[in-house]
Amino acid sequence: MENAKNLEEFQAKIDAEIKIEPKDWMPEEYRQHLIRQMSQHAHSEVIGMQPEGNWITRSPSLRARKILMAKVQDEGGHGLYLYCATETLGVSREQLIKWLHEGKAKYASVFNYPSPTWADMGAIGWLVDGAAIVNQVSLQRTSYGPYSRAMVRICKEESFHQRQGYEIMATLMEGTAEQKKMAQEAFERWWWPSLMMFGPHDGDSPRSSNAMKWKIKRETNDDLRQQFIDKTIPQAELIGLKIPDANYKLLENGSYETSDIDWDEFWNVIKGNGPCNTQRIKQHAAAHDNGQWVREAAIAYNEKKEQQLKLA
Ligand code: FAQ
Repeated sequence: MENAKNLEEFQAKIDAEIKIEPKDWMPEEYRQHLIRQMSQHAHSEVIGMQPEGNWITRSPSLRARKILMAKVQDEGGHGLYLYCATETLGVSREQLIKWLHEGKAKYASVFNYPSPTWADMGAIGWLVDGAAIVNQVSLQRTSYGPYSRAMVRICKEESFHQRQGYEIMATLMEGTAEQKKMAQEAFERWWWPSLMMFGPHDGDSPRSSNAMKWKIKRETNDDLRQQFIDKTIPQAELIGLKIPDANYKLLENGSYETSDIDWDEFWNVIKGNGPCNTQRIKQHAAAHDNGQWVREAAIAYNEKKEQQLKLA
């Protein structure tokens, strides 16, 4: 029951940095907030396999293909840890996927952009995984135990992803004029969408107030975005990439000032009007339908095993 005493004890635990576990009492709003954020995070990992999966068969070498395959497979694994962690809140995976297909659950806007060249594999790994790491390192300290533990493992793998992406960019930047151009163009395609990954400005973020009070989020959207900008601009400059922002400048405190994001574009993509939204959901739904027989076979196998155990 949601009485004042329960709420007080819950908040005291949060304030004392004690993790909330699945069987602990929690306010319904906290549970719903987590279901929303964690399932959207899971969907992002799985939908995020599409722009890179597109390049597995076209990788420029066997080494590059093996690395990309391992990376894309990791993203699928991250989705699975996150779906499992979300299920501990009393919602089924089928329901979460139904909400995704019906457009009721979001996923990161960044995955609605196309990846037309090999350099996009570099830009995605370096920038998209780089932004995901900044956000997820902070989420390792989130108040919900299963989410926090999933983040610890995911962050280890994301570091490898970020480096493989940067390696691709650095290699192209040491190549021919054409390869350099390809890297620069991919950088320009992914820079702004990566900055959008951190969500709206703090003043326009309706979820932040509860998220910060309940320590679901540990740092604000703008603070995390700034950390990413400060870390990434020197990496770009080191390999000779030009920042696609005429107004960026280094401040005396070592931080960078940048132009504002095109928020109309951000909200438009979130509403379903990005370049690839329709394709991403269509492909996900098709893969889900094609996999139905595998799920049925797994359930049938499990039931048979249970029967055998009962008879034994
Ligand atoms: N895209 O009030 P806020 C990855 C929505 S994993 C789409 O600020 P909140 C790995 C937001 O949901 C990337 N929607 O919301 C990988 C809310 O709508 P709602 C995923 C967005 O939750 C790499 C509304 O706008 N990471 O990349 C976005 O406090 C490479 C108002 O926003 C996570 O999900 C957006 N960018 O803050 C995989 C991290 N931003 O739900 C493959 C966990 C905002 O009320 C390849 N999530 N919205 O209808 C979070 O940290 C937070 O949920 C934020 C948003 C920061 C994303």
